[in-house]
Amino acid sequence: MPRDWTDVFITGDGARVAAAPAGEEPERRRGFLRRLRENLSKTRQALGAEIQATLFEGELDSATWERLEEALIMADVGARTTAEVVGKLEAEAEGLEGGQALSDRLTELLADLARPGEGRIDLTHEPTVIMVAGVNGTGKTTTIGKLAWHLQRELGKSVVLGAADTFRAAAVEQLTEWAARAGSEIVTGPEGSDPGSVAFEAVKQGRERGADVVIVDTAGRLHTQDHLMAELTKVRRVIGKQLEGAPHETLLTVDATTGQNGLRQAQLFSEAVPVDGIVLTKLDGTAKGGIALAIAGELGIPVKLIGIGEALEDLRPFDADDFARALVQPSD
Ligand SMILES: Nc1nc2c(ncn2[C@@H]2O[C@H](COP(=O)(O)OP(=O)(O)OP(=O)(O)O)[C@@H](O)[C@H]2O)c(=O)[nH]1
Ligand SMILES: [Mg+2]
Repeated sequence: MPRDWTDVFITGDGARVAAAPAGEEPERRRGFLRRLRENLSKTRQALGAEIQATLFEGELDSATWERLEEALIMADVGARTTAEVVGKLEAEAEGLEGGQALSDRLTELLADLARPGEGRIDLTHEPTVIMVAGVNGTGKTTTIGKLAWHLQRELGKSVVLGAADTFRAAAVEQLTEWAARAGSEIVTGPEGSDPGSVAFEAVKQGRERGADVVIVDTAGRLHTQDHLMAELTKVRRVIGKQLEGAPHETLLTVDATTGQNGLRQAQLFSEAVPVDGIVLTKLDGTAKGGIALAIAGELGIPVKLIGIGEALEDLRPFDADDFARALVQPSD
């Protein structure tokens, strides 16, 4: 099942604005997949060699499965997910002929585990309010810039950004730069001002201007900082006062390079505030890309978007099938 921007967002209008003509789609898609594989190259190199050695060469015996388990755990697929997947593969192995069939089935098993709940983002509200939260430096502001750009470019949506990270003046400047790059409007407040009031104003302006989407940036925080978690709850409440039912989507950014620690953070964070989806960032910089599968499989929160670089275009919808294939398949 191909997953593209129009698959991850429920737009209501069925429109595919500014998309390439139908004939060019396969080409475009191949380009995305190539880029995904390139950006996951660190994980692929580590995992690929082991998969080659275990599934394609030599006898299948208990050492094979142990080695495969080790390789998946090294790639941060997670102990539970790994045990489940390798157990199933081992049980089915007799009926599977050759390394390719085994690695195809491994890909399928990994992808199936990584698809919990609603993986899409509903953009049919007027406007849809998306709040982005997460630990310091995990990529909130960067993700917002990329997301605004994609929403406009791929889906023709108008976007207003709310700079509710009022902690540092630099945070507002950084989001302002992204707004300029993405071509979005932005609502800011002075440094040190109440983040709730900036978020409130952004949603208000979004409504007045008839924007399709308002994306609210927030300051980085740890789930252990009770007063900051309470602040986040307050920001949510204030947004809801301006527009009932908002924020419609709360995205949590998780830095993939922090591996199992990131998974733990995401778990505790999501216990403190409701999280609808994960944006897994910096997948380009880690040999532990399997964390995407572990997060989805073990937290039960869908990974909706992935960050695979620092440029505007380096945000992609998460597709469990593509992702598992990009990790496991030697090349195609
Ligand atoms: N390689 C890579 N770098 C990324 C990605 N996403 C974000 N970054 C980088 O990570 C750093 C932190 O990103 P920010 O967007 O500022 O993170 P933040 O969560 O807003 O940080 P605070 O507001 O300080 O909590 C920046 O240098 C980004 O360029 C990604 O997908 N890949
Ligand atoms: Mg930030």
